[in-house]
Amino acid sequence: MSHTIKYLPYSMVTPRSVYLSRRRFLATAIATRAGSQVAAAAGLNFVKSPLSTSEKQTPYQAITTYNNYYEFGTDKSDPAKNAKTLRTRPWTVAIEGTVEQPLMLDIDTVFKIAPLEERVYRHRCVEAWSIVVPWIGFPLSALVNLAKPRSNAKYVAFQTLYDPKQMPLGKKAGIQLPYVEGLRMDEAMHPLAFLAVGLYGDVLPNQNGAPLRLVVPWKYGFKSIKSIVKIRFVEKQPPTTWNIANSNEYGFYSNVNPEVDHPRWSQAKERRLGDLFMHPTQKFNGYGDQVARLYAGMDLKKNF
Ligand SMILES: Nc1nc2c(c(=O)[nH]1)N[C@H]1C(S)=C(S)[C@@H](COP(=O)(O)O)O[C@H]1N2
Ligand SMILES: [Mo]
Repeated sequence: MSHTIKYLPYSMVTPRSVYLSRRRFLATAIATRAGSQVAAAAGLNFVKSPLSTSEKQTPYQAITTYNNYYEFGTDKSDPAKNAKTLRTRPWTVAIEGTVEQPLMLDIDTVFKIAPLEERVYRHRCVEAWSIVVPWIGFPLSALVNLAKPRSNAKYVAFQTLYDPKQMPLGKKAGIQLPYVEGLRMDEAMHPLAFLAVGLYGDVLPNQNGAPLRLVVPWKYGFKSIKSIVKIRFVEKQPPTTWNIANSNEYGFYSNVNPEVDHPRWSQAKERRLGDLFMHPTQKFNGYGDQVARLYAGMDLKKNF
């Protein structure tokens, strides 16, 4: 591996038409966000995506204090307390495997791979709770195009940082670490597949997966791997953390599906955080019109 890339010519990663017509908006969300302790000076510039849902957004307070991030503890309130020890600078992301040229990208370079967008997505955890999150980031496809995978690359594998010094509770997580996830290449190239660097107009809080996390809104939340340090293009379906932990309960695909129950609970309904009552789960988390074609001809009960 050569040196870490700290500078990308914008023209190298952005179609000319996009950067010529690009308009940036200051994140006014930061100033208006009730209850936020985040400094207004730290906002990100972004454009609003038409791929957003107009549903009511889950409050910042809930999104940042009710988390799954087992490296920092297994209770929902643990990551907000414990992820303070995560150092997100300096941070590099290795891009490797079957690519034309392996890359080591500095995180500040990653932030410039494509214009930042706000995408308000539904997020559905396999545990049957859900939230609506205004993420800031860019399409995963932009990073794939930059990486130039070879034609034999069929899957993309992702890996979270695992540093026991920063994540002392990792030993008690009960899952194999580092946390790993994966997507089929066509899933990774789908316009909805997203790499988030922020939420509510500002950089990601550590507990939500700073400085870079995947967001795959039509799949159960555990596919949305946090604090990514490695992205590897591979020929074979890569191992994934929850499938390693229990292959009967967690498949590679893990598309949100009310018709396929978890062996220990129903997936027919879900509870939106803050709501009293449950409501019906939507197939592909409501993104079926866009993504169902990816699974045409597949038995979703077998490929759960
Ligand atoms: N590295 C890592 N990534 C992870 C997890 C984790 O424990 N470790 N939990 C997953 C699960 S189960 C969910 S529901 C989401 C939660 O993201 P949030 O805390 O930002 O809502 O992160 C996913 N990514
Ligand atoms: Mo989850």
